[in-house]
Amino acid sequence: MTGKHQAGFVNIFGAPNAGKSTLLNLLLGEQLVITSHKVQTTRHRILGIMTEPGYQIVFSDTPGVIDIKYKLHEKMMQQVKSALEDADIALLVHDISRPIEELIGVCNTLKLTVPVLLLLNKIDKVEDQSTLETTITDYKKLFPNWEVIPISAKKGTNTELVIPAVLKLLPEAPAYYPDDNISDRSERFFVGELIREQIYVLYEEEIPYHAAVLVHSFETKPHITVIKADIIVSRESQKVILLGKAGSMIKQLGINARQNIEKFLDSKVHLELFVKVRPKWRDNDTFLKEYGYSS
Ligand SMILES: Nc1nc2c(ncn2[C@@H]2O[C@H](COP(=O)(O)OP(=O)(O)OP(=O)(O)O)[C@@H](O)[C@H]2O)c(=O)[nH]1
Ligand SMILES: [Mg+2]
Repeated sequence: MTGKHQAGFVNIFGAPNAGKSTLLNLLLGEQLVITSHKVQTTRHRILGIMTEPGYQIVFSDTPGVIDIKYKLHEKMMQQVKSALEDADIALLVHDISRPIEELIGVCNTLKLTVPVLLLLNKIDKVEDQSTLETTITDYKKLFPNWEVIPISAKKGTNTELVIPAVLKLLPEAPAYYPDDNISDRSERFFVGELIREQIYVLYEEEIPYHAAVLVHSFETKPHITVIKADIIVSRESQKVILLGKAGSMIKQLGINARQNIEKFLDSKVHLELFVKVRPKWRDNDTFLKEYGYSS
């Protein structure tokens, strides 16, 4: 290959629900990571790799920056910390409809030392154009050293500006990953995530925050993939809610998740779900490790 080649780690940070995972999917042009209208959807650092002629951008989606209340949160923030350590560029995503103080809080926690692109997301939520423009100016004044791009990750507004802005800052380096790699995570991992996503979609209140998914069997047969997974919750009462009347809710969850897994794997899927109660799993190192939350 001739000419310069650029490559680097472009790590996405921000408050919970800012739209980090939505943005990553949009940039990759693929539903790779799960998203939801509830906070704290992403629990792991997940790579999304974009390889094009002349450059490779290794994006990292990360959990939203939160205060630690459980060991699970501690593990989530360790994932953010690891992304802080190897970032070449930070994509800082902020929901423009949220107070500016939220972003300041995130910045105080992260203490970013690498070049930052500040993406003011969800501009579609601000109806009044002049209010939007004044708000953007306020952010630019507060962060004069950062490039500020107002976007809507949901509608795709201005998102075509993100990659050129990244390329202005991306170091010259050879590719880190083979060009057919899209992520560092296994199919099994993403299958677990697609099941977890439906828990965020279907259940209210605290259920998603008490739930973990463990894919314990993943068998590729000639015309079908057979998947067995446990959904772990903290309390018997949560198991009852998860199952629903005569098992109606878990049945729906299974149907929804299977459809998404079939699309993802491009294969017919047989999915079996089992609900298990593990009291205080979010504070238990052994369980956290078993469910994939080790650091
Ligand atoms: N209106 C609007 N909604 C958006 C936009 N971007 C994301 N959302 C919505 O915001 C919610 C949160 O999006 P996510 O991508 O899951 O947010 P996140 O930052 O990854 O959240 P965590 O993983 O919990 O930290 C979802 O309901 C998205 O559809 C946007 O530009 N406009
Ligand atoms: Mg996310």
